[in-house]
Amino acid sequence: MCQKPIYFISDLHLGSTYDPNSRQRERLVTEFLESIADTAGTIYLVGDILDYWYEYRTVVPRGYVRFFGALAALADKGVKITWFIGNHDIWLFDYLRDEIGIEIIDGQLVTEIYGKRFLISHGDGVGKLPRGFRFIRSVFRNRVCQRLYASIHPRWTIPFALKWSSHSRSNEKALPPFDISSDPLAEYAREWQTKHPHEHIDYFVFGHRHIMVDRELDDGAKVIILGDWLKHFSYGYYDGENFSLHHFKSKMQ
Ligand SMILES: [Mn+2]
Repeated sequence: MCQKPIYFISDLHLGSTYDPNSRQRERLVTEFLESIADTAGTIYLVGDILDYWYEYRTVVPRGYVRFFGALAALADKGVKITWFIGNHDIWLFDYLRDEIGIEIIDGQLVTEIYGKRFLISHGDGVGKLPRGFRFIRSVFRNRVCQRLYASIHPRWTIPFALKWSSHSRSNEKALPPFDISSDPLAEYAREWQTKHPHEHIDYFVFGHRHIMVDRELDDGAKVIILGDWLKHFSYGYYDGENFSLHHFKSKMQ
């Protein structure tokens, strides 16, 4: 098989203040990216890659130098990079697109890869959302609110945002374990198949939940949840034949 493998990672939450190992995790992700740079066809970053990010028209936050460097090296080697906005890295605009050549996607993508159909989404906007979350999500994505927020000095907004982020992270932890018969992501997938009988999906790929899931629906389609890089250090791998989840093992330790 001469098709270049496709990689998927999500929920790195780099820069998170609640995790004292954020810098080591950045090193590990960088090592992972370097290890696939010569062979990968595409890498999908399926949301919540950075714990907090807000880019201004002329200024960007500190940090992530090694990570961005590794992405730039990948892009320069011809690897396609697609970054889905999650609920923590909502405010990626055009900086990484213009600087590195990353494609930024807000929402879900339906695409064909080596003859199989994929639906890829971070997963935070999928299924029935609690009212409060839906409201906050719409405020965060509102252009006027974004402009107002950008006009406040980051000296005030960044500490607030980091606190908010660790608070929302502890809420996300409270979700029940995955159940293929009732989980909102599985229900969303089943509903999609019913509504789109001629656009059958083979692989539904999500992030957001910080768990590793590789399960089959009754029609044979797979529901994948990619894990995270806080606990699992996991990635999805697709070679045109099979999709599999793996744990990245560092060679440096
Ligand atoms: Mn998320």
